[in-house]
Amino acid sequence: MPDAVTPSFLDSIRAIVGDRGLLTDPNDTAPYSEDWRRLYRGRTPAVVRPATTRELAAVVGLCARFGISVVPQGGNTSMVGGAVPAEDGSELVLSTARMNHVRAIDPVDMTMTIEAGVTLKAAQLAAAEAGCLLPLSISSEGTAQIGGVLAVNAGGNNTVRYGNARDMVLGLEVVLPDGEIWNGLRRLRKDNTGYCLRQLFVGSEGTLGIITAAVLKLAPAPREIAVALCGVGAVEDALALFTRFQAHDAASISAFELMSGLGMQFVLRHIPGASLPVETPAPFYVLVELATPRPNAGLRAMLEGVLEQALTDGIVSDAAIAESEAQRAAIWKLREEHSEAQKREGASIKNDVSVPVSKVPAFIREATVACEALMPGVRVVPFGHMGDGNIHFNLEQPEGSDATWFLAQDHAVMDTVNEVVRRYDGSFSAEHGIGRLKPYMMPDWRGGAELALMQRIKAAIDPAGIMNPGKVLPEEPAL
Ligand code: 2HG
Ligand code: ZN
Repeated sequence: MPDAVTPSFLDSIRAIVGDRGLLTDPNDTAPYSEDWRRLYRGRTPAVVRPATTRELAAVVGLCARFGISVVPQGGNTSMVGGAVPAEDGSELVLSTARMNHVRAIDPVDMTMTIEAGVTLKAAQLAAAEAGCLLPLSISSEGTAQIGGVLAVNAGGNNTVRYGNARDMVLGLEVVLPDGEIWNGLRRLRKDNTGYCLRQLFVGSEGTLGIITAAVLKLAPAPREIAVALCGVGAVEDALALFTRFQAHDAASISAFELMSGLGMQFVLRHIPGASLPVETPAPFYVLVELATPRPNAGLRAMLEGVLEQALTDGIVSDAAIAESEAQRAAIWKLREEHSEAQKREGASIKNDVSVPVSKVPAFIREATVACEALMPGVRVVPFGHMGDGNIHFNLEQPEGSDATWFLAQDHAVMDTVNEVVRRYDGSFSAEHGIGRLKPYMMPDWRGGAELALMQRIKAAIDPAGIMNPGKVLPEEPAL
């Protein structure tokens, strides 16, 4: 146990959160000390699980007084090691899991006030019960919690229509690094009052404070939803299909997702119950979802019409339209289980990148050539949110290769992919954030005034550097 985290310090924490709120047994703290992919393993003397914002604030205040660093953690679904404590065992993990109340939903204002520990799935269900839609959907939504989702500004499947998590945030409650509570839980659509502080915390990945509650903007619930899975011969065809839907009724596209033939094979191989609804396997697949709150909009007929024409024109090789809620869920499962299937297949190096939508085909083609040249036998598995230009350009270890050797090549592989991303004015971090994986890329991609400004903001809000150290910003200050 590091010097500062003494038994008496832990007693003071216990006095705030009670026995239920403090885990110190290594068996209990172990799951909080590593990420779900087991790429990052840290150690922590304790996991603190406050039940209220006041408790959480008191814990952070105590940590500030004793100079103890804090790692905020929600559902621990980070793809970039953003919620894992350091190896030296000096950092406390602060879990928001017990702060899981929906405080209010207002279907007239179309807002929901919700605590950090509510899972995204539970938040969606609560919004639906009130006749609204929380239009944020990510593969890990059953586990990911609102606090973490906002802290990383998650994107997900519906960005093409509704934007990213930050576009849904009207207000925030945040515990600051000195333990003070900032109550910014306003639910106004218009509020021009100086710097937009809430957007500073959204995407800060817990390095500036801990989001404890939020007011989210809701959308009208859809009355009609139509989903299809289409086989296509090339990514260019997927883009052509996207532009056809845009030309027909751009406002009805709620998701346009790309998958590769290999990625689909992994899902069919590793995920029980997964089956392909189209007859012929294809080099790539598109999942298109149309949705509308308008009554009698005829979405299904529109979907059928566009797909029939695309089949005639040879853009689509095969297509299956969901006929029931169960079929819709089965098609979505093929897409959402991609990460899990890749994990079961072996080690993978992830590149969560984005390029302009029109450049997705060229990016995938060129990045594939570059990676295969760098590492013969590597298995390229691009998939993701084609409708907003965010591709998960993932690479699976060559068959029969050593996983540790493969993972040790991650910087070379990521740099190779990023060279292509740069050619198309893309981003090296589209929706998963920076975490512990990508701070080394920041000087190269965000160097100069931008990084210096970020470091000045960090120094101003968290001068002692106790909030999620080692994440987002590189170690060496460039002030
Ligand atoms: C998704 O879109 C997630 O399913 C995970 O962002 C992506 O595993 C990945 O790389
Ligand atoms: Zn994604």
